Amino acid sequence: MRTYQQINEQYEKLIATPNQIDHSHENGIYDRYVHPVLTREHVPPFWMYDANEQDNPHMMQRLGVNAVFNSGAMLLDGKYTLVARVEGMDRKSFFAVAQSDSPTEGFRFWDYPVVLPDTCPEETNVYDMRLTKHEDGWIYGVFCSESKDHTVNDLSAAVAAAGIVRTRDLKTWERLPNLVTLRSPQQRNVVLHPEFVDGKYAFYTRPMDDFIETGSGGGIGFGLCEDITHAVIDEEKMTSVRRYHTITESKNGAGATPIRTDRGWIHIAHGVRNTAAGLRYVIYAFATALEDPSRVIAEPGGYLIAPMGDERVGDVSNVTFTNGAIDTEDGKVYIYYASSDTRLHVAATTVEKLVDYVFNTPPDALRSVDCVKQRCALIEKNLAFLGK
Ligand code: M1P
Repeated sequence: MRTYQQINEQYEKLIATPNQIDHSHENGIYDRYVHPVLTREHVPPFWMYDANEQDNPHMMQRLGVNAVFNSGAMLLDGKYTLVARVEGMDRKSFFAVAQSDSPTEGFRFWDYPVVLPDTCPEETNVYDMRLTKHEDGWIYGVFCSESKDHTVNDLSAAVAAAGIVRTRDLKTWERLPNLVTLRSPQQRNVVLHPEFVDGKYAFYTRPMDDFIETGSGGGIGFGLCEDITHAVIDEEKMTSVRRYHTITESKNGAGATPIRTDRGWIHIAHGVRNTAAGLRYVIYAFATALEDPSRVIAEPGGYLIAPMGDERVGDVSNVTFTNGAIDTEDGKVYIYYASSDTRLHVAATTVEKLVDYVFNTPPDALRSVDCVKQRCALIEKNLAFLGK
């Protein structure tokens, strides 16, 4: 049996473990890292064990944690700050803040998880918070608020809505009413744009007919609302759309809060396709116009990040998913992405590289014959350049 002290020593050793770039997977676009930045092993032992040996003679976990994954991200007081989804062994998720002086290692959770105001009695589960430092001065968190669907005779039926909270310090949170979308029955993967658009709050939405299936939902939507304290969106304009035989065929959804660049807003989102082995989630990127963040101006074909190696396996295998990235004043970008709904990783790049990637990667040609033409054009250019 391990003593509480031994358990704690192992935890401290993990937090102090340095991370390194994984050079075996270089692609010129971003660097993956050898170790995940957050796992369930990063959860403080005092969240799980009763440390008093009198009360816990076998030093059992009393409240275990199953997984730490999809995380909102921002710089707060100069620290790399994550608001992670922590899932207990009871399947309920909650939010917890972890911080580090480094973007790629050393993340430590605050002593307590986030305690949200309990204003929504029907809400069963909360997850996947996107953080937006809005120009109105608040930090907003938009997350999935899940409740049981009592309108159908199905124990598993659920309803997803976008919950909204705001804070100045990630410590004291004000809960606002959930987002209402007049034309979409359900919403998940909703992100608040950091700037006013036409003097209004702007949300990226993900219209869905159902809890899992997006159904008639055509892709990532965009809608405006006057009042964030009673946020109602009528029309949802489509931005990045789902397309047959692409990485977004089954569904897609906004991820990190968009990053402003000279060339446009860079969006890092997820796309889902179906396979014989189930759904496959990958991360992709696109750009929208600075003057109209709903208008897509560049969308590379294919994915930016897909599950690789150990990332492929977890509670929901074959998934990479992001809901947070941090861009720094010196142009670096850290994309925090989770693999297979189990742990959180980082991919490091720069604004310059992301812009190059988004604007210079060919779009999906949509048909094999045209994809071959794209590749032949690259080969021809290279053979001429290489003098072959
Ligand atoms: O299990 C994979 C992901 O599934 C959902 O994403 P989407 O709404 O696009 O299907 C989310 O619940 C997400 O948390 C999860 O990682």
